[in-house]
Parts: sequence; C-alpha cells; structure tokens
Amino acid sequence: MIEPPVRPDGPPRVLLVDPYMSRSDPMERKFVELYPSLGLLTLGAYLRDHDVEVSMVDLTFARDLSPLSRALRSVDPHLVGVHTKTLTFERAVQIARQAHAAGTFTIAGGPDSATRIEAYLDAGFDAVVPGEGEVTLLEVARGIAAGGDVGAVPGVVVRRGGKLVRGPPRPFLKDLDALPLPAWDLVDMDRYLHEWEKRTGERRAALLTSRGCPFDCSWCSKPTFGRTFRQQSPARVIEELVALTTRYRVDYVRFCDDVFGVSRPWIDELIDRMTAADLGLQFECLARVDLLKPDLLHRLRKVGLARVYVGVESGSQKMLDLMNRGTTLTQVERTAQALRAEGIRQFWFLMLGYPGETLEDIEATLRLFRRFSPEEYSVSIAVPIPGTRFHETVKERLFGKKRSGTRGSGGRSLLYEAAYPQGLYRWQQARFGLDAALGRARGRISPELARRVVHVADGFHERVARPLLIGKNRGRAR
Ligand code: B12
Ligand code: SF4
Repeated sequence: MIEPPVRPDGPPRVLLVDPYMSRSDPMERKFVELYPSLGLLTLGAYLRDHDVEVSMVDLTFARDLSPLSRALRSVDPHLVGVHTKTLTFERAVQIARQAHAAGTFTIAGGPDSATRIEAYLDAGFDAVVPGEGEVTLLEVARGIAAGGDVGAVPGVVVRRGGKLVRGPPRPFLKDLDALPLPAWDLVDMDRYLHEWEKRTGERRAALLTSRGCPFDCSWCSKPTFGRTFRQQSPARVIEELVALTTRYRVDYVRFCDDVFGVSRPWIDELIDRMTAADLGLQFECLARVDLLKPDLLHRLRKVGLARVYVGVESGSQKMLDLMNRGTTLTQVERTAQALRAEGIRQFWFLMLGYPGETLEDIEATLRLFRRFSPEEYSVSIAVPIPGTRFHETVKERLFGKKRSGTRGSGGRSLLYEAAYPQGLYRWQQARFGLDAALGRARGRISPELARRVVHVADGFHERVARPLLIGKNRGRAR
C-alpha cells in the first residue's frame, strides 16, 4: 500500500488509464470494435468539472507501456486510475507496478475489478471502486491530494492488515443528465474515426443513453449497475449526438446501452427529436425482441437505424425459459421478419451449452437460424461468469482453475462439464458457420446446390459427427 503523498501543490492530478491494447490482441482484434471507454471519458469529464486536472493514457493503439512512463513523468499524478476488463488483467497489474515505482497511488475500477476485488488488491492495487465511479473517484482524488486516508470513502474497498475494508455503499447518481458530455479530447478521437473510416467508410462513435438493465437473464453479469436502470432524457441524448456530429463529423453511432429503448414513451420522444434535429446519422443498437415491435422498427429505420444486435440466444422456448430470458420464439420471429422487411441488418447472438440443453434444442436453434438467415451472428459456448445464477448452478462442475474463470474463453471453449463434450459444441458452431456461408453465397450459387450441401452436411452430422462426438455423455441434458 502506497502512503498517499502530501502535495499541497494545486488541484488533484489524476491519470486515467485504459489498458486495452488492440495490437497485442491479434485474436480479438478482428472481433473487437474500437471505441474509447465511455466509462473513462465520463469519469474524466466529471472530474474536470470539479477542478481536478485529468490526463489519460489510452493504450488502444499503443505498442507498449511507454506512453504510461512518459505520462507518469510529465503529469506526476497524485493518483492513477485503471479501467479493468478480464481480458486486460495482467496489463492492469503491470500498470499498477509502474505507477507504484513512481510513488503513485493506484485505483482500479470497471467490470473485472468489480467482480474480483481481492485479485486486484492482492496484485498490488491500493484500492478498488466496484461501483459507479464519478463521485467516488472525485472524493478519492481530493483525499489523496490532501494526504488523507481514503479507506472510509463511500464506494471504496482497500486492504488493511490483511482484511478487506469497505467504505459505506455509494448511492447511484440520481440524474444522468447532470453528467457532462464525455471528455473526448482525452483520447485520440481522430485515430479512432480514421480506423473506422478505413474499415467502413463511416466516422463511427459510441454513446450511452442509460445505465443498467431491468431484466434478469440468468447468465448475465451486471457487476457495476446490477439490476438498476436509469436513463438520460431524450433532449440530453440529442445534445450528445449534435456534439459528435458537429465536433467530430461523426455520421454513424453505436448506442452502447445494455438494452436500447427499454421505455416506449422515451424512445418515441427520442425519435421525434432525432427527426426534428435531422442529423443525417445512421445508427445501431442492441435491443430485445420483446421491445422491438414492428411499428417501432419502422419509425427507427426512418431516423437512421441500420443494424440491430438481437439476443436471440436459442431456438427452443424451453431454453429461453431456463435462461430466464423473458422472451418468446413468436417475438423472435416477429422481430426477425420486421427487420428483414425494413431492410435493417440483424446480428444475432446465439448460445450453446447452457444447462438443460439437448441435441434437439440445438437443432431447433439451427432451424430458426436457417429460416431467417441473419446477416451477422455470433454463436458462443455459454460462459459461466462468476456472480451469475448460471455460474452458481454449475460451479461444482467447472473445469480446472485455469479454465474456470471467464478469461480467454471468448465463447469458444467449454468451461464446465456440460451435457456434451466441447468437440460437439465446436462442431455445432461449424454447422452454423456453414449455413451462414451459404446464406452469404445466396445469389452466387443455385438454391439447389445450397440445399444439397446442407443435406450432405446434415447427413454427415447424423451418421458420423454426432455419434463420434457425444462420447460417454450420450443424451444427458445437464
Ligand atoms: C459498450 C460495451 C462495449 C463496446 C464499447 C466498449 C468501450 N470501449 O467502451 C464494445 C462493443 C466495443 C465492447 C467491446 C468489448 N467488451 Co464490452 N461492454 C460494453 C457494455 C455494454 C457497456 C460498457 C459501458 O460503457 N458502460 C457504461 C460505463 C459508464 O460504465 P463502466 O465502463 O463500467 O464505467 C463505470 C464504472 O465501472 C466505473 N469505472 C470504470 N472504470 C473505472 C476506473 C476507475 C479508476 C474507477 C475509480 C472507476 C471506474 O466508473 C464508470 C462510470 O460510473 C458493457 C456492459 C456494461 N453494462 O458495463 C460490456 C462489457 C464491459 N464488455 C465486456 C467485454 C468482455 C468486452 C470485450 C472483451 C468483448 C470481446 N471479446 O470482443 C470487448 C473489449 C473491448 C475493449 N476495448 O476493452 C464485458 C466485460 C467483462 C469483464 N469482466 O471483463 C462487459 C461487462 C459485458 C459482459 N457482461 O460480459 N464492449
Ligand atoms: S442479457 Fe441483456 S437483457 Fe438480459 S439481463 Fe443482461 S443486459 Fe439485461
């Protein structure tokens, strides 16, 4: 634990760090969409509004940690605050070490440290903020700059004498409209926009209109905001969209909310305001099939909705119910049809290997996928994230320590003893891949050829792959 240095030299100086490095992550780079961390940009803006000097090291485009060493020298911060995701744990720890070597207090926040507080404190961080960060970080920054102890600040966790010491709970912000616009100038926005322009021809940026999610899917980890849900007003959202279009010539935005458009009156007002503002934007969002009514999709398309991420998850109603998803196959079908009719691209999330799933359930998912042939999709092997009901259900059946975390699986490895061996799920993923490839080839190959390929692949599945791959667990739905 670093003793907070007494530096009665002006306002607190905070250095925020995003440890994600796209270059050192060649496997993920293909899949990860590059946007600066909205959490850090909002934290930075909030601190600045309260007279804190804020700098940021965004490692997204960096090759090594040299930008951090430079910033530690030039900024001489009172405190280094690191955003954490499971993927970046090791780098976060290296950052804490470098900051300590420079005599600086280190604090971790974000989804990974929120679920593994002790791991971060054990690895050398002085404190963790597992919840909403704005007010807590401000109070910590002021406390550290004044040379005080921050162990009792609400929302902070530290280790004292080997024990975890938690400050009192930090209430959630009541009014998200009171938050300033993200401090985009803290990162290299030109570089992000340039990368997007190169890839898609569009200048893309991300924004959030809400925090949290009121639904309760049993595999979903919501470490920071839990089941709480707060929204900005549609007017505040328009203010942010106008700023992005005028300052950065953004022409495509991603609404990064956990679920976009939870409230129908809210989204109707947003659409009215977007129509009036006439920003010429296209946009994408993640939404639920129970909320995406056809008339709403029609209105959204008219104001620029180009693509929707939909959590379809399974083609079996039994599985949707086991996941506590709260959606029906009828809603999935209605939404998929409406999206197709409106010409909006659909990206489906599908999941295999959830407890209770049989081969017949997987076939039902494949049939649904074939019927609607979404433009994009991801089919992952279910990942039991600590803290979720799914994890609770299978925690006695997790594979060895290395595989039991959420780390590195990316939905490609089986992390617990499920109904079938990993090879069976990988093979099923390949079957979805074949269908998707045939869907993409539509127009270039004859429908008859496509049908024959599917027929041969299904025959191979029935006669060879399935008997070979289900192994000893034949027919056991766990
Ligand atoms: C939008 C989003 C994305 C977007 C944009 C990401 C970005 N650069 O902002 C995209 C689609 C690109 C994306 C990609 C990925 N994401 Co993502 N994403 C989200 C999502 C839905 C919202 C994130 C967000 O902006 N939240 C709102 C802000 C305000 O909250 P916040 O970031 O948590 O920050 C607050 C607090 O945590 C805290 N805080 C945060 N940092 C710090 C630091 C300090 C010092 C302090 C004191 C406080 C603090 O204060 C902030 C303000 O109150 C979350 C789910 C969620 N609801 O959080 C998943 C989530 C963060 N993503 C996740 C994952 C796994 C990924 C990927 C690794 C997926 C992949 N394999 O492609 C990549 C990683 C990309 C990267 N650059 O790191 C996981 C992380 C799980 C984990 N434990 O690591 C989450 C939690 C989803 C989940 N439940 O699985 N993601
Ligand atoms: S999966 Fe989506 S809808 Fe379900 S609880 Fe998580 S964020 Fe909410």
